[in-house]
Amino acid sequence: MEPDLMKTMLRDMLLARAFEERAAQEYAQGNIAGFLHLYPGEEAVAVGVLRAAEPADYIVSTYREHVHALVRGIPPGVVMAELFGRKDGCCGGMGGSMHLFDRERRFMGGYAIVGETFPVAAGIGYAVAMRGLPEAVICFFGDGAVNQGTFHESLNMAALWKLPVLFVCENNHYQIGTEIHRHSAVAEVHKRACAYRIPAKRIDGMDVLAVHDATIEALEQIRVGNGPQLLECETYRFRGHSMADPGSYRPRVELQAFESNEDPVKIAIAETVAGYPSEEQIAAAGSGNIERLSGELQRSELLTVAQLEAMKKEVAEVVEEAVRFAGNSPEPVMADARAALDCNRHDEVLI
Ligand SMILES: Cc1ncc(C[n+]2csc(CCOP(=O)(O)OP(=O)(O)O)c2C)c(N)n1
Ligand SMILES: [Mg+2]
Repeated sequence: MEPDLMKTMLRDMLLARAFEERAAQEYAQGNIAGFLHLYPGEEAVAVGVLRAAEPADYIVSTYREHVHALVRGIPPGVVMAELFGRKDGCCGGMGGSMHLFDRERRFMGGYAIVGETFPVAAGIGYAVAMRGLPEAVICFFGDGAVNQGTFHESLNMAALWKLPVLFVCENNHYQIGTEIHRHSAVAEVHKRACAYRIPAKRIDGMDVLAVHDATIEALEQIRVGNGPQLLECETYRFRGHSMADPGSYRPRVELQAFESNEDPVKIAIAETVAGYPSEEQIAAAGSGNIERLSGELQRSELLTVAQLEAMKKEVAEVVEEAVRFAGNSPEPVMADARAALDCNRHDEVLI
């Protein structure tokens, strides 16, 4: 993989982590109201998938969508302003955390209803297929959404009509507080796709490079007309389901294990800082001696420790500026709400 792309993805993940941690603080201070579902732990999925997508592709996401919006290019200040419910947010402050939308970037929404994304994505896919364009629709969903009727109905239609939809399951193993083995008769989400003859893969959703590669392959299949594909990305959220959830139903040891061994940001840093060692280098370092190896490689490889620190500082400043921008943005007024109600009175075609 291109070193520049690896660095871009590392920065995306660092920005995502800093943005979400800051959103949690702003929520605690009362600057963000309503529900707030955060993404720390899951960054490699949004980043790996969306950095493999083209600008012409459409994105449909869930209520846990801030990072998808950021990676898609909605400016951090505009996303934060939407979380704050302010006029400069991407929906004029009237959507809030769960309803980010940006038509220009083909970011076709966050959706609060579990399973709502499937028919929306299939519908957009149908519009694309009718025009015979090489565009794809990327549909994110959680493991908890696969028991909704919409999942089965939409996969069936997508397969039948060979719709250009990439279904991406963010399997964080929990539907709020219910662990996947207790909410799904078939806990391996990718296996469900075979009921509709949709090619599907389970991948390590903590490894941004693996997610990126799998997405490139799946999108290639879609673009040559082979119809829908499904990726199950195994991941983990470090926080509770939302800011209202302390997450105490999960064994502490489980959370600690994921945070220390599987943190996608740490993995991406290690991959980028260390680069890919050659077989000779691995042999010289001895098996399992990754720390020593990365230490040796830091001086000369893709990214120095100083550059990494500079990157962290830069994203912290971006987040600080986003909060300032959101805080300075005015509250919407009733006239804005009325204008928003009128927004599609003329049967405008959105896609
Ligand atoms: C149709 C519907 N039922 C219930 C809810 C309440 N609810 C909100 S999030 C959620 C859990 C969904 O879990 P999952 O799909 O795994 O996504 P995650 O939150 O883990 O990202 C539920 C049940 C809802 N929003 N919509
Ligand atoms: Mg889940």
